[in-house]
Amino acid sequence: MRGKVWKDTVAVVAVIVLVALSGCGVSSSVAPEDNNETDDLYIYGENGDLIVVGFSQIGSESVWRTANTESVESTFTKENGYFLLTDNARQRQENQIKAIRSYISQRVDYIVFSPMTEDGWNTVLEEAKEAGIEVILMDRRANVDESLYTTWVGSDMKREGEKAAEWLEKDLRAKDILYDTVNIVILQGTPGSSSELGRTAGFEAIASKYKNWHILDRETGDFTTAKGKEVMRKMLRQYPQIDVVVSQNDDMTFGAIEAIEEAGLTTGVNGDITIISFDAVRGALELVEEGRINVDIECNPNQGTYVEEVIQKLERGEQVEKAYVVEEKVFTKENVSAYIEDRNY
Ligand code: GYE
Repeated sequence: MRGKVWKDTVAVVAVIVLVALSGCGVSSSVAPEDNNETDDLYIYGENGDLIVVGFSQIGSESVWRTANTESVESTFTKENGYFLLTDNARQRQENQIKAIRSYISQRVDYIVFSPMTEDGWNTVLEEAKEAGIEVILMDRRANVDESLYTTWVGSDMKREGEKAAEWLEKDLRAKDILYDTVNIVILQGTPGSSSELGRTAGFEAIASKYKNWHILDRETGDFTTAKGKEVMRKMLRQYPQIDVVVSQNDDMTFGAIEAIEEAGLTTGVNGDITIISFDAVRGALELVEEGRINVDIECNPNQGTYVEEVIQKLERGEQVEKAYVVEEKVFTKENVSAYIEDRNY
């Protein structure tokens, strides 16, 4: 197999480097600090039979993201046969591109990454293709030709947005106010990310069927609690009557609830403002149970094992699908209790 052959070659090169260094009187057990390439030769030389995966993560903006990183790190371990290189891009696409380029130059076997935004990946993925490295997209999608990546593993974000609107339809119908005026604001995630684009499009496709549903505003809270709170506070000052907040992740929801309560209003099942959230992390499910969040549309961050299954298939030379969609639920006060205990993120 391509990767294995290469690693064997590197093992030989690494030995040669070691011999050369010791010949020059340089300690052979310590690789030079600022020379990544040499560093990596040492790494691969020691781990010639491991599958090398370069992972570029977007950042650590949310509880979901931390769980997602953890799912990759706990899956691609040496015990499982992998050598994992990771990079946290701290919310900058250029950092992700830099990390991917470094994985290409290190000739890893697989590049796994969650594209921060959908656009802007053509050049770097062309480079990966040219180098013959398999690229697996995880979580968010990239707006590129399908030939530039092997597969994508993640959630159907548009469907998540639709589920949010379907729940609202059902809730309003049950209260017999489906055709009354409903004032809605949307706290959006990172602009141009698939999660923001999909959840907005899915929700709005259904909302547009109702002339009485008014989307007063949509603004980004960057998927963070601090920004979610700031934006919510501003919207509360701007709009005297908000009936529904659609918050595209739980972290922003936490901030929004704080802002609403500080303004002397209540949220949730018997509250002044209906809260629709996404992700379903444990802290949010507890608020669903308390009735302070009405509904939480699950987004499953445990994608490491799915990605690993794909890699195992590729290693066996099997065909893989172009997309794998993970399973997700919808949580309300009625069903949430059974799931809280097992939620480890
Ligand atoms: O909802 C949010 C995170 O792309 C699905 O990114 C992911 C989103 C998730 O930061 O919490």
